[in-house]
Amino acid sequence: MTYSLYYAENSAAMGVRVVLEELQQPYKLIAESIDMDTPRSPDLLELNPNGWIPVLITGDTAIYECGAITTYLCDLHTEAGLAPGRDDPARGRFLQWLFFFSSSLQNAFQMSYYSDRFCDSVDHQASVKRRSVSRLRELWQVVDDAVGDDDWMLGNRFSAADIYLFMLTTWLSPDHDHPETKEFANVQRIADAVSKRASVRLVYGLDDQS
Ligand SMILES: N[C@@H](CCC(=O)N[C@@H](CS)C(=O)NCC(=O)O)C(=O)O
Repeated sequence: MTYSLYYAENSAAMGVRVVLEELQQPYKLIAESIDMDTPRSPDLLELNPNGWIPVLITGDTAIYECGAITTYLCDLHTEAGLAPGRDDPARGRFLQWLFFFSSSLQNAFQMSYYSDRFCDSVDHQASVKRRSVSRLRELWQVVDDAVGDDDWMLGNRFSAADIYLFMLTTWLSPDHDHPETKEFANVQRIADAVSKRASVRLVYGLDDQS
């Protein structure tokens, strides 16, 4: 079966695409915009009324939310070993990080990139943006402390949680006064390791000449 993925560069759909590459599953991309000035396509809004990507289409079903899509795909294609199975003691920690990334870190990024949605007056937008920056610093520190000397989010084993972490680091931007990844040495170490994977190099165009 070929999956379809609503997709834009620099978006959360890139992480799901990396997962599809790692799982060696066929997929096609459906281009979508995440610009503030471009309306979302009616097709996307029908599948996800929030207007967010990624949305994955599998057979007759459409799924949104990065963490859910990632878990769904990893559980379906277990041979790649991207997620601990249901009976694996590491399963809880895997879910913990996926949920934490999507509910906390991603939300802090939303506050930064879409700050108007978090206040009812433009007068407060700068304050929301400032808070998003301090929030990002707090949350990345939590991740960094948790990783400690480990190689990966789950200790000594690579998983889709590391792909998710890598994706989130790519959203840290000096244009938004965000902290730099290198401020969090343990996170940086995992992001560097993930960036060496062929799947990531392909999706993020890391080997492209320009
Ligand atoms: N919680 C959602 C968030 C997805 C999300 O924030 N997607 C962004 C791109 S990274 C988006 O679609 N932004 C467009 C918008 O918010 O209008 C998930 O994990 O899938």
